[in-house]
Amino acid sequence: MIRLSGVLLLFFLRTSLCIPLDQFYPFGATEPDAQVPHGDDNFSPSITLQKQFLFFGEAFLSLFVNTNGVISFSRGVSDYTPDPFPLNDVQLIAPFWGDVDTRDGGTAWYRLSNSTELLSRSSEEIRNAFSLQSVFNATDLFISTWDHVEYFSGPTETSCSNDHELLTVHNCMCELL
Ligand SMILES: [Ca+2]
Repeated sequence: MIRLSGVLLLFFLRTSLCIPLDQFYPFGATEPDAQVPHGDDNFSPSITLQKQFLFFGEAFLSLFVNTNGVISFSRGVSDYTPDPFPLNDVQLIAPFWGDVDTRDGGTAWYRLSNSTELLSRSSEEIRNAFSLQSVFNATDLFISTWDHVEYFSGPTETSCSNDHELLTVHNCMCELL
C-alpha cells in the first residue's frame, strides 16, 4: 500500500495595499493559538504535526515557528539575515525572512486546526486558485501568523509593523492498494 499526502501552502502578506487583516485566517488570543516567546530571534518548541509534511522528498512530523518570519523543520532558526536557497543545514519555508523583533511589539502565533469552517474555506480557496486541484479537500491546517511584528530595535516614529500569515494545508490521504 502506498500512501500519498498532499500539502499546499497559502501565503498572506499584509501591507497597506494588500490583504486586510480581517481576511486573514483567525489568529491571536481569541483563538486557541500558542505564541512564540517574545524576543529578537526566538523560535517555538518543536510542534508535532498531525500528518507527515512532505517537503522536497523528505517527510517531517514536526516543525518550528520562528520569530524572524519562517517555519523550519529539524531545528529552530535564529538566523536573521536571509540566505539564498537551497540551504544546506535546515529546511524552511519563508513567507517573510528578516530581522523581526517582538520585544517591543507584535506576536508570532501558531496552531494546528481541524475547524470544519476553516477546512471548507481553505479547500475552496485552493480549488479556485489552482486549476489542477479541483477536488482538493483539506483535512488539517497549520496556521502561523506574525501579527504586527516589529523589526530589530524597533519601533520608531517612522517604522511600520508587518503582518503575514502562512498556512500549510493537507488534503485527504489517498491510499493506493
Ligand atoms: Ca530578529
